[in-house]
Amino acid sequence: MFSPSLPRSVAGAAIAMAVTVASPLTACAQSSLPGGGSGTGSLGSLAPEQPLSPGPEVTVQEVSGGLTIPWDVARDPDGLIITGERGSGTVYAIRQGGERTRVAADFGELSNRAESGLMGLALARDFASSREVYTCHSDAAAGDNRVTAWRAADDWSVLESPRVLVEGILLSAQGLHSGCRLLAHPDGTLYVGTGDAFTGPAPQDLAGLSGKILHVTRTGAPAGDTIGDSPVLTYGHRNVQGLALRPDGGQVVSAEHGPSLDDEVNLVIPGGNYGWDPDTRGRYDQNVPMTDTEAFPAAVQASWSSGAPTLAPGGIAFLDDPAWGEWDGALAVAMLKTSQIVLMKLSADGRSVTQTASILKDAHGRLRSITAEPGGSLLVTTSNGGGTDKILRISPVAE
Ligand SMILES: [Ca+2]
Repeated sequence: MFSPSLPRSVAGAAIAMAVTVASPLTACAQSSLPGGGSGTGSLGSLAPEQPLSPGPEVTVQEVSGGLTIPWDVARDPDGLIITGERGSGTVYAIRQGGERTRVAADFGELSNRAESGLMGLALARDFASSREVYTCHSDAAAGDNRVTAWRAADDWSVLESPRVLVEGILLSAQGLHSGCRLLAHPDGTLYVGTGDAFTGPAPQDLAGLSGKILHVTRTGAPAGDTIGDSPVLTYGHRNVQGLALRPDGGQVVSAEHGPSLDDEVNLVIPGGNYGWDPDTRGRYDQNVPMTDTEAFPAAVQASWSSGAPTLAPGGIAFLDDPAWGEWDGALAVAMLKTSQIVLMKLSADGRSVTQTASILKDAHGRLRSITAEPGGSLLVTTSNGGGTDKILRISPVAE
């Protein structure tokens, strides 16, 4: 387990220091094409007055309904679908055919104010043999956000044998900007996207875990490419809501919310500073650039920036099936405020976006999470609240 207050690991420090010397990179590529943008939002705005081109034709199947803010969704190797409600902390297993059963999980006292509660949920890539499940939730007793590994019972009746992997991710009193997206990598490590918890110094504070992307092993120890002896992989983030692994290339990509402008999609580069610093003389000041290249000349430029206004990205996933036609391999970004999935073609180096399009625009309200399934379909959760939310399966209509 990693806790910010734990003694430092000498072995971990030696490995990570060697990497840190070589790793901070400066992005220079910026898309000037539609959908691209600068760190200041002056280019490529995707304002509603300029609606995106419609994307490929899709079919929509309702997998499950009657939910309230299902924050994340995963699929096990047998095709069973797992989700968790943010506010109640209830975990569900949904079988083929739609039968939904409750999965018992003891989160203790869940904090569920505003943007906190049960959030990220992921299955280990070796789930078929390990039965390992990861969650990120807000713990009221400890007053933090934390990542836990569990073992799922063979019949999905219970998550048992919890192990806390990471604790001490800041939880604001109002529950704002909690992150907390998980990506289970095929190499067995876990990426964790966190929020700044509305705390000014957090994103640039390398001693803390908030406003960061963390990278840990399945024991919670820092993975080999992090900064110093901490689990911090990248810093200077506002509120990371999406993480995805690009097929074939191995690039990890993230998405985060801007304040009133400049949502970002970023290529994750170990050691990178992503340029968010809302600390103004001890006050949380959101009137600063999402990527402040004046204060941080080496800051990593966004691969895509919304400009103004924001679209509010949630989860992200890559399309990975020839049935998507020219959009096969594109990044799909679930949008909350603007109620759509935005497809983005990334350049080969992941540093820019060359084309965008929209699917499901205004069809199902706010969209929270997006997870790719074998066979090319996407599992998407809505985020409208009040027991009206659904899990949808979005499939391409083959050309
Ligand atoms: Ca940034």
